[in-house]
Amino acid sequence: MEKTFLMVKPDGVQRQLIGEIVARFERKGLQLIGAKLMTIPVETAEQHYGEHKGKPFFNDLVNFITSGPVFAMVWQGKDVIEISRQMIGKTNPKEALPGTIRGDYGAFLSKNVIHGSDSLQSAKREINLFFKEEELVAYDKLMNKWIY
Ligand code: RTP
Ligand code: MG
Repeated sequence: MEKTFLMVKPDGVQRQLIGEIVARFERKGLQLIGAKLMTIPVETAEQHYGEHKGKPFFNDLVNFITSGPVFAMVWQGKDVIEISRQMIGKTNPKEALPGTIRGDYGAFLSKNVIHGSDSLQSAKREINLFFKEEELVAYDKLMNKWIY
């Protein structure tokens, strides 16, 4: 089953949006298989956003993502990467459509509430960066009959 890494960013945690965000993915029928509230070490943040190293916003991005607790999650389901990116909406909350998480709650480009892996490759990399194998759970196969 496809897996993705989703993370409520420090602005989302401080604005008490964790429950609302988790509920959206649950209602969609996706499965939560791992989660933790954590403060990201700077080195982990630099690795996580490695693709943006050297860009003008890189330092601000790392400072922001390590500025307070995040809620890191692994979700699974058919096409979960594409579906969750659709539900998250465009990077800039100004352009994200209403009905998407960033469209409904996002304030600024730099504080856009949630992160979601953008490909199979980045999902694998990010899950391994944030979670140990034993922190992820398996559901009874029977349950897969009524989830997405
Ligand atoms: P994310 O990785 O956080 O889920 O966001 P994303 O895929 O939608 O966007 P990405 O291009 O990966 O950018 C990562 C984060 O960097 C900030 N950003 N700032 N100042 C700028 O031009 C700029 N561009 C991107 C955003 O906060 C974005 O979420
Ligand atoms: Mg990204």
